[in-house]
Amino acid sequence: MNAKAAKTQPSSPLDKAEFKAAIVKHLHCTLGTDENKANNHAWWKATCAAIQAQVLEGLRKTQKSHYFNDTRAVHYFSAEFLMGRLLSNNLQNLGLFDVASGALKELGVEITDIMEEEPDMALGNGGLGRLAACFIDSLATMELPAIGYGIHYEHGLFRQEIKSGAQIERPDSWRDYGNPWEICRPESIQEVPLFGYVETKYGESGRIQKEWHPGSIVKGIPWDIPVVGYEGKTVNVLRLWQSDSSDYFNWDVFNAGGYVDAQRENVQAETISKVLYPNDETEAGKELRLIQQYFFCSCSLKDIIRRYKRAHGDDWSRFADQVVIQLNDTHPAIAIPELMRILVDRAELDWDQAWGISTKVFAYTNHTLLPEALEKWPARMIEKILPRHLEIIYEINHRFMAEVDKKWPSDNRIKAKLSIIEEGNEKMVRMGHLSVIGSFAVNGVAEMHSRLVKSDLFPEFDALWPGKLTNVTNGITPRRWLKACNPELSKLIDKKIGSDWPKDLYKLEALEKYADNKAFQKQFMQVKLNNKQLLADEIRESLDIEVDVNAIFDVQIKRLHEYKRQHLNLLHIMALYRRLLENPDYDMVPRVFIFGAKAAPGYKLAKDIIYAINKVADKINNDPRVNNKIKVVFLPNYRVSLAEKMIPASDVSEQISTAGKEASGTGNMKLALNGAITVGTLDGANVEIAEEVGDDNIFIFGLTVEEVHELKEKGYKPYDYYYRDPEIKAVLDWLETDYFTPGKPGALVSIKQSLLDHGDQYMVLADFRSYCDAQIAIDEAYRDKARWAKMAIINTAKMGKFTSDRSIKDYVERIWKLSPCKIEN
Ligand code: CJB
Repeated sequence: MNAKAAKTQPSSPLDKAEFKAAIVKHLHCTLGTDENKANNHAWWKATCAAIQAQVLEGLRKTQKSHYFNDTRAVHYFSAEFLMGRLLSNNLQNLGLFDVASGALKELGVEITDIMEEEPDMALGNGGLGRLAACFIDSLATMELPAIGYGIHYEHGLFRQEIKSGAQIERPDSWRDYGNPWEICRPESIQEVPLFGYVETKYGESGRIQKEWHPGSIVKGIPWDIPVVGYEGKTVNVLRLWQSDSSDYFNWDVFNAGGYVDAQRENVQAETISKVLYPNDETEAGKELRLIQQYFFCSCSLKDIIRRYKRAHGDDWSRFADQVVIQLNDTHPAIAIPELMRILVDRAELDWDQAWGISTKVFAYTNHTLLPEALEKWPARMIEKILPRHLEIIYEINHRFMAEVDKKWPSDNRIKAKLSIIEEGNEKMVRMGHLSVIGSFAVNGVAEMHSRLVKSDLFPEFDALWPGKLTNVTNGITPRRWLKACNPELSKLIDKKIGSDWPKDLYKLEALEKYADNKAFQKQFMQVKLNNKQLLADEIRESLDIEVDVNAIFDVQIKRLHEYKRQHLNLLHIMALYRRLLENPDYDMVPRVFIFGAKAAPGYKLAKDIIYAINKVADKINNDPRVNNKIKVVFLPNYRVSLAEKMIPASDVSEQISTAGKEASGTGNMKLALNGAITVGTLDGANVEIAEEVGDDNIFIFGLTVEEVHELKEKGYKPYDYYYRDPEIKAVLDWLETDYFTPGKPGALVSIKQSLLDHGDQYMVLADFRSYCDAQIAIDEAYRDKARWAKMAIINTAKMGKFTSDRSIKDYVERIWKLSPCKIEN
């Protein structure tokens, strides 16, 4: 092939001139505009189209290689994928960022401006959804055959506006002007049955056969989003299902006299994938939510089986060798009875054979111990929507109870405790139990969390099947969470230790030897300062608040939840404010407290806490007596793209959940990787972060899990803290006045009530004093510039363990047993 021909190969990396030509071509031919007329949105779309051409070539080669090598693959089932923006990430992973930015510059366009045009793909609530996004990035980077399966929500997580301090939810319309990354695949549409009834038949051999006559059928349309691995070799897909009405008319139900039922039960097919449920860590129990779960699991399983059959026909004996399915929490647990239904009713395998396959295919990740997040569905609801699945669940449970009886003969208490069915006023199906019973591996997401899963949540399951319950500590992709979001720090690191750290994060340890080096400290902290300046500009633009970049930027970014204790942070801010009012010379390093958080729309107290933060912020920010020593900033509409701006600019990372409540946390890892120092409890992955960075480089405070348990046992009395600690009393009483809400006394009282009258479930008051002490230690540490710089460098240097590549390696070696597949040209 001559040089010219080689250049025209779309898969060879483009140079600047070619990139420029490609952008202009798409401006003309795809968007029908030109260089003079194009606005930033058009430039963004044309740039994406130019990249997508390369990406699709990689995708084609990947799929071909996977097919010809007949690879075993992992299928990551998740109701949420919080992808954020893809332009900068795809460019970084393809190694084309500088080329693209140079090409655009020559066309008179700033890449950073057009990046702002991209709406976030906010198809998730928080940590669980973002983890799925980091995992698929790692899977592609590590050249592992993998596919993400989820829901193509028309509206992702709501857009948050703040009006007079309160959260207002607005619909998110991420696809209103089209999404340049996704491809519709009508050739792979699936049909999903719902409702109806089950007919029992007797076959010739006397075999009982079940036939489900659905009351309605909906269509699942797949949209593929290419997932580009770092260095661009493997391009996997994220396949998201959109629902639509089916052309199918249900003669079965009609003929069986079920016409009226069929009409009544006909869900509006399009509504299934309309919206993401905005509840994080709470189980909503809504019929539509169960339908969403079944809808994407059923489409995905059929898609997997279609692909398997293409290679293996009706021979099921190799299915479990080729297919592993990871259940991201219990949201996709209904896939277990669905696979059983397909194997038993459709493929006509006998039960034991089917169960043997099924329990080699599924593995389940638990992400929380919070009781309100453990999914349970009324048996009646499952019976109505998925009548055959309820029968299968009963059968699984019946056989499981026999196994329990062998281990604990005639122990009805244990049976009731372990049963998939919770008896009571209303029979409930426990999806966690179904997941543990139907999977070959169950993992928690941090050492401490996995220990508690074994000891507190599923101790009997651990006794019954030793070794099944295990740990895989979470991780984050350093491509997005350092290389792409913090280009200045990345370049500094490249210069110092070389540029192979994004694929081998332990390489960052080489920075440790420069932690005391004055010149490097200066460079490292200069980058931080520059990032703080960028965030300060953003804060000015969005809120008209001036913040001093020499102040400590103290950041708490995560969903708003009582267990995450944003109100502990707030009470400390109020205490500082009070100290300043009492003593104008109160000595403290100026601090900017920055929050980002969405509250579930129905979670009243969480919304009250947002309101309180904003009201306290108004007062403090405008009180001249504070002398700019404290600023409080609540940045609205916290999302992935905002996190990418906040994290590089943070000095302090607030990870202050009640010990035992945060399964892992992943924001803690992102912030530490970017040189922020953690103030945190011994909870979730904070414990492992502390182990990595060492006690001198983290501020740990508060009760341990054991102490939390002891105090609960003993009888926790929040009023004791209120009466004993005058500062606690003063700030709580302050909430009752109209000081922060002029003319509206009592507007913030619900927070005080939750902490006193409602028992302070998350022990905010018990940890308050120790938190204040940790904050004083932070203040002292920051005054010593060299000490702080050293701590920050060590935090970055010691984050090797928390790359999602390491998490994926753990899954691969211990659970999935996958091998990488080289992509042939
Ligand atoms: N998590 O984001 C969610 N949603 C849930 O419904 C349950 C848990 C979070 O998952 C993250 C990823 O594993 C964890 O880091 C985090 O601690 C947990 O709250």
